[in-house]
Amino acid sequence: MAIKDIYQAVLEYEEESIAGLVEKELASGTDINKVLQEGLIAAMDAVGKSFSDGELFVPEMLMAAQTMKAGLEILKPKLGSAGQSSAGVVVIGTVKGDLHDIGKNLVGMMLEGGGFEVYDLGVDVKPEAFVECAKAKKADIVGMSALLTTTMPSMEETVAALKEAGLGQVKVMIGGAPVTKAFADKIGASGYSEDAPSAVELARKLAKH
Ligand code: B1M
Repeated sequence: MAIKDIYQAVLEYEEESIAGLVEKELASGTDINKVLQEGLIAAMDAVGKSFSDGELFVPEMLMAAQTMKAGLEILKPKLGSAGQSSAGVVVIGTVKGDLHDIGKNLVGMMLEGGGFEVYDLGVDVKPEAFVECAKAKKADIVGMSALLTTTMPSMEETVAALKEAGLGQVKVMIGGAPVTKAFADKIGASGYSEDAPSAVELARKLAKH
């Protein structure tokens, strides 16, 4: 039994066995942060790299993300009690009128794996709902996903609604197949990323500033 078994379980999509492996590792006295960083997060970083290199595709990335999430469920309550601080608070959702959630879910899971506290508002999220949750959870970042060209304007409306509500300091990151960096710049978003691994990198950068 070693951390490398947890790392390997994520790479091999062993969603059924990962919780038991994490529990055993913690019971053997291994530091919780070590399990998180060297087991789960390192494995997801490796998966993200393989995806960027074209060696893995979306289905595999989803299976790995789900496996990691199952392991993370065991760590979550203990992370809080061990006094670990999160990388930041992210409120995420698919924008108003849009029901596509596979990419958004993947980004949310990867952000959780990257140490962020993530509040997922689901799909068809109105600007007011983003604003309300960002305020209530003291969000560092609001993340929006859109897959339809017809729903992209809702991203701009949400940026404006956040400013109107006095939340102009909250960073906004956006993504989804039709979304581009030029569009992000045009609507005054803080950043755009084209896939889930780069969304984690972007969130880390945004949370620092
Ligand atoms: Co729809 N659909 N769909 N669809 N659908 C598209 C988007 C479309 C391009 C298909 C096509 O025509 N070729 C087209 C949009 C055309 C356009 O606007 N230009 C389309 C259409 C037209 C529609 C309907 C209108 C069809 C109809 O009813 N006539 C309808 C709209 C419903 C609605 O939303 N109101 C509709 C419905 C559906 C289903 C429900 C059947 C289903 C969604 C199921 C679900 O999500 N639970 C669906 C699907 C599956 C697709 C395609 C085939 C696949 C989308 C997907 O999940 N990709 C899609 C065609 C395509 O994209 N190839 C299509 C995999 C996913 C992992 O990638 O979401 O891009 P993606 O996420 C990536 C990145 O974009 C990025 O990271 C992710 C992971 O790497 N990313 C972010 C995403 N969000 C991010 C947020 C970030 C950062 C990065 O920061 C916060």
